[in-house]
Amino acid sequence: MIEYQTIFTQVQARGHAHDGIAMDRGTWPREGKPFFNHWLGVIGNAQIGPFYLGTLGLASLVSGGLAFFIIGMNYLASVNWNPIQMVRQLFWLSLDPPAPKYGLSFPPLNEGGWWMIASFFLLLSVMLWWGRTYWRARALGLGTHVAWAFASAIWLFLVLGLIRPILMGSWSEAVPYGIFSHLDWTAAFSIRYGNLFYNPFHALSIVFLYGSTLLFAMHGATILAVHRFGGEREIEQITDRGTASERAALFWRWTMGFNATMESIHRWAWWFAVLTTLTGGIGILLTGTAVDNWYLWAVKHGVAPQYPDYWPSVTVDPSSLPGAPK
Ligand code: 07D
Repeated sequence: MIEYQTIFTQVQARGHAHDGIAMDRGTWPREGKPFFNHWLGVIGNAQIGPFYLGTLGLASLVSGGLAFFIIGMNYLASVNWNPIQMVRQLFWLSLDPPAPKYGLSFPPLNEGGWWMIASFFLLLSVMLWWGRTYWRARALGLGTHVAWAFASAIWLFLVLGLIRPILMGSWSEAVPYGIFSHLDWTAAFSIRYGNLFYNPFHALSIVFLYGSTLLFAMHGATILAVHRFGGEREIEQITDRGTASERAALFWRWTMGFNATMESIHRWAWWFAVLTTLTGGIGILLTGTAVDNWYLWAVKHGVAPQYPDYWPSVTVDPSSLPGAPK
């Protein structure tokens, strides 16, 4: 029995290295001679390559590399060009957006100008990579589902770094490039706008984020559980009776009365992932533009209680207490 509990292992069926289907003329050739790696075969396909670079891929990597390089050089400058200190303090280093006084103008390089340039290249890189996911899918005759799911993530990225700062009239609203600094930005953003937990779109985004993990666990576990019946060979499974697919469906119908189908589970997965960032972007877009304090918004709409009714002491002005600086 135990050999069917396939949580970590997978069978490595290895044929000849395969270059992939023939492609139209006018596209770049696929680069590199394919080879095999046992350890990558443990987590995925053992064949590495060939790789398709393409114009968009190359431009995206160069542009992303430039953004990465500019951020890195600014980190290095901030520790007086000392590489040891850069490694030691890496988590604390940050390239910050311009100060509020610059609004939407272009500031001096060391006061946010480098942040603007890095942001430009980062944006370009992400957009070019999106084009790559779109056109590679088209070239292979696929649907463009990956590109549109990626577009949803890019929507949140654009709201955070471009659309909302423009609506607010200041680049200073955007996110800094640093490990701890972006975490601090996130916490400060929540506090500044009256606790993001009261933003219904943040709540929805969490529903879909957590929902995605739940669906992923259910689907992954189901497919592994019917592995002994060839469950991962989905196509043959869908129409036949008595198959792994039918047993998997029965399992869920028995345990919770309803089952997704081999096809629909992937629609569930796609929508949950997409809606995480789609609703997230809406939530951030509304913050500071339409709603200034999510807690007061929730009180106004009867979602949250007014705390003074329960804990009147909370509203005491600290500056009126004994010992407060006069
Ligand atoms: C960020 C966008 C796409 C990214 C792209 C990447 C590169 C990198 C690098 C060159 C992920 C492009 C970039 C390729 C290049 C170099 C070096 C996708 C992104 C295209 N929250 N919260 C969410 C929870 C709280 C806050 C979402 C949970 C507090 C803010 C999600 C909790 C506070 C924002 C979520 C919690 C707070 C969010 C993100 C619990 C203070 C957002 C979804 C249990 C900490 C974002 C509406 C996602 C959002 C967001 C979850 C708590 C603040 C659902 C579980 C109360 C400011 N939070 N949060 O997929 O959409 O992100 O909000 O406490 O902006 Mg939150």
